[in-house]
Amino acid sequence: MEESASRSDKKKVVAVVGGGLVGALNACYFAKRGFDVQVFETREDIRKAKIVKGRSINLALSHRGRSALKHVGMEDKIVSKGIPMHARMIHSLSGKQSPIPYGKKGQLLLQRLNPTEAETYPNTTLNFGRKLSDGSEEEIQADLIVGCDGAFSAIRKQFLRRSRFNFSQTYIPHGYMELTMPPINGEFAMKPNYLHIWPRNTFMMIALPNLDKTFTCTLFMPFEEFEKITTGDEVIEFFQKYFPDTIPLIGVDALKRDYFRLPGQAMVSVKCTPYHIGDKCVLMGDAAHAVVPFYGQGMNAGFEDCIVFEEIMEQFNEDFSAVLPEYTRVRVPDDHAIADLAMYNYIEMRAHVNSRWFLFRKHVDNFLHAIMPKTIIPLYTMVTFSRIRYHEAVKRWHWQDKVRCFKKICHLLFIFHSLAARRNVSDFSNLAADEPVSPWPHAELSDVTCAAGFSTNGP
Ligand code: EGU
Repeated sequence: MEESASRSDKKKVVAVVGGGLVGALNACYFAKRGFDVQVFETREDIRKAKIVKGRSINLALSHRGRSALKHVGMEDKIVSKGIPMHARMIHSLSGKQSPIPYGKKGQLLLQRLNPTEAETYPNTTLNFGRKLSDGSEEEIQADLIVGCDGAFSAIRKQFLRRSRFNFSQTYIPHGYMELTMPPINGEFAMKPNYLHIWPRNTFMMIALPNLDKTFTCTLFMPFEEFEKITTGDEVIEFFQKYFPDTIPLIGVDALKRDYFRLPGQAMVSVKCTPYHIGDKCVLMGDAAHAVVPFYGQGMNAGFEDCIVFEEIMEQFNEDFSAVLPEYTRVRVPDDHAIADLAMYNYIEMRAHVNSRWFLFRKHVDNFLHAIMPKTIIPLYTMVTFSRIRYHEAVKRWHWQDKVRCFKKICHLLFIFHSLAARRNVSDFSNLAADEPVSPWPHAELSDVTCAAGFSTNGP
């Protein structure tokens, strides 16, 4: 388009590096503000590609992600392409299924978000198949570079060469493998509106529905266990031992074949600070904070980065020299908190979560929240169904932990039992609803009806 014209208007150029989820959303945010947006993506345009390489992975879109999409008017469009999840379905070893609801709002999945939307803004250009290798081969002129290029960010590499840049990355000992569960007679093989979970301590499997009526099952286990299984028969033996109810649903032949298609995939957690260089460059999404997938928050945290940046842009009148340091100041503690929480949940699940324990803990939290909706808000509720800052959610959780020691739980369970014996439970919940409004402004507590979020003594 009239590039030279827009340059001479002194319209500021924002280069978004990475055309993934966060890059695409960021392009919309900057375009909406009227910047000249250039998106750079090394892969080819997935809309034109015959074969799309890479995997379409399971993603859970929850409150934070939805808020960020809503701000650029994309919420409905994306939500309509997802499948709502209202509950978890816990599969025990014997094949028994127990649902545990999430709450009124439910959850949403989606498979893939592509950058088409960004191109509907006239001031946005998408550049596919172009690599910006360490600045040498191709030079771009931009007023701001936004690094949204994932966990192995090339933009972040530039930060690493600078003094006083803190960085850490941790690979966990588990890998993951995706297996497809086909439809049966054209229908979903299991109930679709659930996050299906098979908690087996060190081994865990989850399954999420896709629009084509398949399920994607994700098996998590230590790399050395993956390597121990070398033949088709060993695969079946392993599934017979831990996930017997899934064998007929995935199919013996498919299981024997698909298990060996790809090796276990690695999972990495990345933290760094600061997120910016001067008034020139900023990191967002996985480039700033890759998290392990055990809280279902990776995409949501990345999308929330965009809306937090937007809020600060508004506050500081688009003055990058003020916006960028403020963004680092505000966002780092929250991103580090969700990275820690995701890692904590990984350790927790691995250490002692089987299906009975999972059910028990969720029910205890459900119960405590039901009787003290103001005082005890399950951690997962704060994380998933509110925009309470992640680091504040952690603080509150530690505080709640002090309140809810074992004695207190027993005491309350006892009171509840005696009360429940005398009056019906709906009377009791009406009492709770009359209590004053929550002191935490971002929490939509009235929308939260269920509970979970483990609360032991911390990692
Ligand atoms: C998607 C893909 C259940 C892992 C954490 C819950 C998702 C996940 C949970 C993926 C779990 C684990 C929560 C949600 C969600 C639960 C949550 C979506 C995990 C604590 C490719 N997690 N997802 N917690 O509460 O808050 O149901 O891996 F099994 S959605 Cl690991 Cl809410």
